[in-house]
Amino acid sequence: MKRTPLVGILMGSDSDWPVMEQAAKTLDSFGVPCESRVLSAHRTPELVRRYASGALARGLKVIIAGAGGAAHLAGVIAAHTTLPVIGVPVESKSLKGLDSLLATVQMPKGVPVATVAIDNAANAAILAVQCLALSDKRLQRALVQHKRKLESSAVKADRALSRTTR
Ligand code: RP5
Repeated sequence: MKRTPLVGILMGSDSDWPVMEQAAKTLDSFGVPCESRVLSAHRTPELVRRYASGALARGLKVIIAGAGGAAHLAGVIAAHTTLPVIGVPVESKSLKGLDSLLATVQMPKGVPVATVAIDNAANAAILAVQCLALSDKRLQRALVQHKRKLESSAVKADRALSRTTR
């Protein structure tokens, strides 16, 4: 049976999917159900408003929004919901994502968007899991495991490098 999604992954265009797919994969690796949608702040503004304003009632806990260029998607979503919104600036062709980064991160006071690094949709998913883990012991344990794995691969890399540079 399909579980109710806890995280909504939105993107301005299907061209963002190769980046945003990393969020879906990461959430899946933590066993967190999510849904992915293409919704654009400027191409489908009414659908964005409806999605964001109904998200809490549908059981979503966190929204991840990725867009490139004049990337106002995450900010517009944040305007229409009290759920935490995590923005992923997607790399753009002309300005290499600097435009997306500034448009996503520079939210005026009162309407925050927690912004991760350019194209780092995996970090957006981990941050979403950290939000959910505040009231979920299984996810707390999974996050501890995640940090252990990071540590052991860094230690392994250190050992391998120090062997070759001795
Ligand atoms: C933004 O414009 C999208 O989020 C995407 O990153 C960018 C380009 O969109 P396409 O022209 O590829 O549809 O709205």
